[in-house]
Amino acid sequence: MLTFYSDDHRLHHAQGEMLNGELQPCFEMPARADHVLARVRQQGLGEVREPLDFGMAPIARIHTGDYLEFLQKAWAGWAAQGNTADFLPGVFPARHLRAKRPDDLYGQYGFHSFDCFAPITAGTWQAVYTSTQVALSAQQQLAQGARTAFALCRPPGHHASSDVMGGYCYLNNAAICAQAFLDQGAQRVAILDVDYHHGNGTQSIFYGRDDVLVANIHGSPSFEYPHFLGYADETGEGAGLGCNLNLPLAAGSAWDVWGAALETACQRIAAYGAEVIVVSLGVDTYMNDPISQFKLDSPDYLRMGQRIAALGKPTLFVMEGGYAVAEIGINAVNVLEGFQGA
Ligand code: FKS
Ligand code: ZN
Repeated sequence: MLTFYSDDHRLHHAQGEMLNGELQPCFEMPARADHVLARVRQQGLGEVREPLDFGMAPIARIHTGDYLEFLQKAWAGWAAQGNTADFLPGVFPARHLRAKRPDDLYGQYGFHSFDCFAPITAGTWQAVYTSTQVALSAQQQLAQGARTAFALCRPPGHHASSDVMGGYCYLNNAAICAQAFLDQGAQRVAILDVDYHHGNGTQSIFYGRDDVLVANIHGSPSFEYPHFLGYADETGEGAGLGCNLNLPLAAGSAWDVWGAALETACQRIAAYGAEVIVVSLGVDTYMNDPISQFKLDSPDYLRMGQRIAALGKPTLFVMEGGYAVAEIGINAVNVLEGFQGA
């Protein structure tokens, strides 16, 4: 299978994130992509290609104009105010406030964020833009008839909704690719989100629609980030009723429980009649992940890929999370090898 990758991801390397009351190195770091790329090469998965440039049009199918303008201009505006450190938001239009977009740059950042985990640095926009072009390049392979392709994206995307960033995510790569498939003639697309964290952005983008089935397996929001979306009773609304499947699991879940949830998700995807599947591929379900509480072991990722392959549909893999940096390559590529070998 082809892998798409660009060194541009390195342009996004923020100074730190808050954990346990202290500023710590960012878990979402450039070395993550390096380890996955090294493993792709070591295993001889296939050719690694640079992305093409599909421009802003496919991105604007998912994200609003105001949001995209903010993302592109934020660093320049922040730097013009004399700042050199990372730009972070601090005030959000939470309950009891008015969600009206202000003119002020700092206010706009809060308006377009749900947390403080999506910092903006000098290189963030270029890295984020290229991450999406990597995803779209892999998407094009499937559109041209390939059975599968791997988008080695960084930064990730599944927490980003149409106009709100957070959780290391700015542009929703999986959603943009799903929309691209539809715009190229597909009728029914499934997004299978196997990242440890609920893909709140992806859910919200497609919540009222019946042309994309979104299935999520994740740590229950009752104990896990992103805390405010991802319960089982969120099944879609309006035309999208029944087209959102959340499978929240307890802390400590291992393959017996996780694999059963995958079976449920796969059966729903098959019943829906998806023509193509976009996998939001996070491997932070791993037992040694530093910020997660599931217990999958490396061989389980081979099983994951095998089960997804058994759906028998063209499948696009889009990289999301995974923070056990030394093992992220083994685990991510195990999914791809499991898929290919099946
Ligand atoms: C909780 C701190 C919050 C943020 C976790 C973000 C997870 C991101 C991800 C993605 F795929 F998007 F990268 N930590 N104590 O893994 O879902
Ligand atoms: Zn995650």
